[in-house]
Amino acid sequence: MARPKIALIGAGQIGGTLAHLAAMKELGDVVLFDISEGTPQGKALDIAESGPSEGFDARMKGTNDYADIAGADVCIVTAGVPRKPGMSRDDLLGINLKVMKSVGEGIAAHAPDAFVICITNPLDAMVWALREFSGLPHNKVCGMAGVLDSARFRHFLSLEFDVSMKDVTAFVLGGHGDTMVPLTRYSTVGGIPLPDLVKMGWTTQDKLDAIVQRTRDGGAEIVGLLKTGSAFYAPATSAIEMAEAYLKDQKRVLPCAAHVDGAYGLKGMYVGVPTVIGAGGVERIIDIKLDRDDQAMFDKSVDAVRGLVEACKGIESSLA
Ligand code: A3D
Repeated sequence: MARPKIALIGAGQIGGTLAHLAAMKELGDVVLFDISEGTPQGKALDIAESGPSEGFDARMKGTNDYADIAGADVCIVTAGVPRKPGMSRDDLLGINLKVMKSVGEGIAAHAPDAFVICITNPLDAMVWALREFSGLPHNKVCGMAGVLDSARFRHFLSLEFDVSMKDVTAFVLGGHGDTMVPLTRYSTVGGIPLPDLVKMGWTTQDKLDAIVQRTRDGGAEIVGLLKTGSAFYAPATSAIEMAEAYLKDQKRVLPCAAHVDGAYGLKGMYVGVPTVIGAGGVERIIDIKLDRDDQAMFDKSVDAVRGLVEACKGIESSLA
């Protein structure tokens, strides 16, 4: 059986890390695409040359031609511009919307059967735009944010409780970043919900609130430290987890920016929800009942995403 083909659209910080991870995990052959000449070719060659030491079997190709992504099983999109210090994700809207148009058209022409994972910010709006421009089925186009937000939450919780990250689960909903909704009663350590751990004296509500806020600001914290770009190791790892779930039909329960039509009372919009990812792409959306506080936070998050999508629609007409 031929190896799966993984197309990475954007060969910057995240794109390069995705290629390295995909190779190390032998998920398939990798094509790195970018408009910058030499960048994808150089990264592909560099990663290929790590193969003999690491012992992986995966072909790496760098390209500036969309024809090379032909027949890709998975496309992970990071093309665009990342945040600089002081810049919000929304500032990126206009620039990256134009990028999504060319990427969407490239995928539609050459890899229409792929499972597409968008990472470009502002995430919830860009995944909507990518779906519109590509015309692919909604269940085959999703965005990576929830896996990263919950990984950050899990990391901070594991430090607070001094336990393995493997035993910490986290449940997040809503848009990426500032309006993310962490559901503490569904987040656990060894199956024990966080509110119970507060009652048991493992932490305090104030400390838990601070961890939630640090998680929401997780992207900005790294932008502030790096000064020249945004996070790339954890975002790449998160997207690879989603790609692997699809390629191996793992039916993983993962939060992602998925097209929600009916669940959570929403009519056809992309927002972060818990999903099941398997060979059918986003196979299911897990529709849980929210309490009043969580619903209020989720509504706020949904409004923020809607605002961004409306802004995109305003700009989109000028791109035609
Ligand atoms: P960066 O290292 O700048 O890479 C972006 C690449 O896109 C560059 O190599 C560009 O040459 C390339 N590019 C620009 N325009 C096009 C185009 N039209 N077609 C193909 N390639 C193009 O950025 P990065 O890898 O650090 O980040 C990529 C994106 O991910 C940015 O939008 C970030 O804001 C976003 N991001 C999202 C998260 C989430 O959790 C959702 C986290 C971190 C970064």
